[in-house]
Amino acid sequence: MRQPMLLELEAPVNVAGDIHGQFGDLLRHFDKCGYPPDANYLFLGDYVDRGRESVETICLLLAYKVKFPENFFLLRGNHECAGLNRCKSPQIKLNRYKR
Ligand SMILES: [Mn+2]
Repeated sequence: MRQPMLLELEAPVNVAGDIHGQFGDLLRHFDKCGYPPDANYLFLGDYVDRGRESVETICLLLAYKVKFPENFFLLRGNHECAGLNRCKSPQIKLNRYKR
């Protein structure tokens, strides 16, 4: 998938940011505003860290991006950069899925 760095989106589009692993809040957004592709979304980054469900959050968002690339857009926040992830990485949280 290749898309331009400069997005020119047409309204209506729901804009959200700083989900920070709050998976329940993300689902409430979709419940209230509509699930893709019935509603268009632009997320402004910071999907992980702080909240308990960073892995669930980023997996759902990436799945929607793959399934609906023209209705769903994800910008990269500072929490999606290697430097910040080194100390607050979802990798750390993946440990709870290991057996
Ligand atoms: Mn943030």
